Amino acid sequence: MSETAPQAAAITETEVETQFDELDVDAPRVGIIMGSKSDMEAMQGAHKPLDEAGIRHETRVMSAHRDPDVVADYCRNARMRGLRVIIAGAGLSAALPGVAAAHTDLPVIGVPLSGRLTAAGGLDAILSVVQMPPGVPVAAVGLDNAKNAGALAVRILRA
Ligand code: RP5
Repeated sequence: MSETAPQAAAITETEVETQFDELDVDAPRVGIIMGSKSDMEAMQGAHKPLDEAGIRHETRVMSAHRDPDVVADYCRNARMRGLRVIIAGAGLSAALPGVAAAHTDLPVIGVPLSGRLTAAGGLDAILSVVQMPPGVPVAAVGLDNAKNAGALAVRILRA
């Protein structure tokens, strides 16, 4: 009795580990989120560095102001789903990166975006992304520079 029971337990454990390994392989590592569909073109700049590094990513549109519950749920579940970095792009008051950082302990890279309604050529979004309170960090890249956000995510994942 004592010879067979431990062996059966070991096989079960291995099977579970294998299933987790398979989940890990398929899970996106970087979540790219943005406040509006109108941000999509600018945010596609993040894809190239990630694709060149072979890092899986996913893209979602969610507004910190229009869909606050969606943003909170996405960011709270991000680590459990296998994400390791969140890239968040937004224009105008650009709350999305900061709100994302409030709901996850993953690194958040903010991309301030310009657009037709922007004030002072994008300075509104730059200040919103950069001026986070102590203890809730957001790494900011340059205006409309989603490519650098992708490149920074690659460096974070390789660190
Ligand atoms: C922000 O307002 C979005 O990130 C976008 O950059 C800007 C304009 O949004 P739409 O009016 O195009 O939805 O929340």
